[in-house]
Amino acid sequence: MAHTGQSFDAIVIGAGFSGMYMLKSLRDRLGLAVRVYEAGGTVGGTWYWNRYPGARCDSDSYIYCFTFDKQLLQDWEWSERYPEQPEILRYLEHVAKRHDLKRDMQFDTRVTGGEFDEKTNRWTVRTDRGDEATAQHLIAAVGSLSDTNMPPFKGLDRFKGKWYHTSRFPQSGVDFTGKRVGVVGTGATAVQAIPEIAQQAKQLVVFQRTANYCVPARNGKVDPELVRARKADYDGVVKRIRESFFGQEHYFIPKSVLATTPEEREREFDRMWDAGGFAFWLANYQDMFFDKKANDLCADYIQRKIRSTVKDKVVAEKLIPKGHAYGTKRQPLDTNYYETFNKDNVLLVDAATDGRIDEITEKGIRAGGKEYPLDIIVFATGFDAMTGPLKALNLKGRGGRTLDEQWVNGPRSYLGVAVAGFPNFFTITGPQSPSVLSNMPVSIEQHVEWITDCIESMRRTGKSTIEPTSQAQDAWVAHVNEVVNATLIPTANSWYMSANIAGKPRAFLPYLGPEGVGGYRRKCDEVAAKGYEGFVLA
Ligand code: NA7
Repeated sequence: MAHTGQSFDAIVIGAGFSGMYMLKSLRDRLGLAVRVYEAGGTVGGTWYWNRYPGARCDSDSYIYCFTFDKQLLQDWEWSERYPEQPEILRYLEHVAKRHDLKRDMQFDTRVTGGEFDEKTNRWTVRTDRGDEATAQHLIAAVGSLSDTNMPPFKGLDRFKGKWYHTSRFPQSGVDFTGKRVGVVGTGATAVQAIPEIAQQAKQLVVFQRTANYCVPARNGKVDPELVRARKADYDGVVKRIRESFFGQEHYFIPKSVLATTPEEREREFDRMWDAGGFAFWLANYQDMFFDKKANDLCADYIQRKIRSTVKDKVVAEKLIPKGHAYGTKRQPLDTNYYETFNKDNVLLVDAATDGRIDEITEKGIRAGGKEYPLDIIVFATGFDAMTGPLKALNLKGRGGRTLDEQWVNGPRSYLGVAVAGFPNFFTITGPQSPSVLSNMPVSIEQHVEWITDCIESMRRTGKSTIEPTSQAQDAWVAHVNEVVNATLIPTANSWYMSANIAGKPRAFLPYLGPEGVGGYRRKCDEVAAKGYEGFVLA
């Protein structure tokens, strides 16, 4: 039943990691009346929707969790280094139950619009269920990668088989046994899904637009001694990840790779490769992201690994990235990805050498003029990252202005947490915050705690609105771009640069602070300590 005329202190949109903790924090710490609207059928966000085979977290489980609940850090036992989607969803359900979150959440409800009323200083929010409610504070906890990118492939409506997007996978799963399956895309998602699908499918055809540098995840059981040691030192772990660069226990080698001998760097590369996970990406030589010559040395190591793993030389060359520097696109972690291309039932169709996808036909996919017959197509084509989910909310700030209008040349925010002209509106891990360049729960907890402190301070001092000044916002946007422009990241056509979607204005979406998430946290705390410098409080 639709509810109209309801009034809350705060409305939170989304019930993933962010929305869950935002509710907990505002309700149980500040005593506010909060309503959470969530499009999915339960909590989970990313982990509710992304149910494709092989879906799992790429951060180590001991740090991919809430740290606000210290007892739960001790009690919860993760089964593996990187838990699979069902296990993360179980964890989030457990947290929801433990903290009685669901009583303030409305599921199967998508927010379709909202506007700020300049007379009452409140937001009105509407949903696809016909609800209409008002609140002083509106918090977008919509995730950074939640707006599905389904490219408009010609002919898809004709296809007689079944097709799925990885981020909207059926809850009942898909049986690939004995089927001819096509996977479109070779990003982090596809790299997880391809080896799993290849084990079931009669034939798998992978359509690659851009090859990626993949490094081994090295998933598995974690040594019980290490689990015990981490639990005994959780306060230390939390402190370290909060102060770290990427919200992980990874630290760059404080040396130029160009100053090493071939033997020395080979030893280091081997060590990181064997450790698996993000070590090779985030704990490599410090100049890897800045200097193409340094980067080439790291890339060369992975290229050699690809050549020694993939038996067919022609296929190996297709799998070696050509047009971008290592690490400038999101690092996919793989389990038998390259090995999968040694299987007889797996075929790689590379856009550069075999031809781009021309169209979808009744029977399958035509690429480079050749038709590949398929029973099932899996689109692993990613997301309209970061700005997509926020624009989709159809919010109107002061003067009825939309985020579409404000962001016509790319996102503009202050600290990635607020937008000029949108009073009392906060974005958790929004554009131009560290977000996707960090271990998400670390950045989520930081934003939630900062927003809660901010709202508490407003209530204590009797303020009814807060919004960034356009000067503070301009300065932040300039800073975000200046920092990233010193790196190699803008040279790649990545989703970080908004380049995965035709027509999306090219702009760097997250924030890569010179001192990482630790420095960013200090900056946010400093802003608060100076009476919310850069914001107008009225
Ligand atoms: P990604 O990383 O955006 O990967 C999407 C893949 O789909 C990538 O290989 C794209 O090629 C490909 N793609 C996208 N559009 C097309 C079209 N029109 N034709 C052919 N191929 C296309 O999304 P993921 O879901 O893998 O990962 C997203 C994030 O989720 C990941 O980074 C983690 O943070 C979690 P491209 O490289 O753009 O040429």
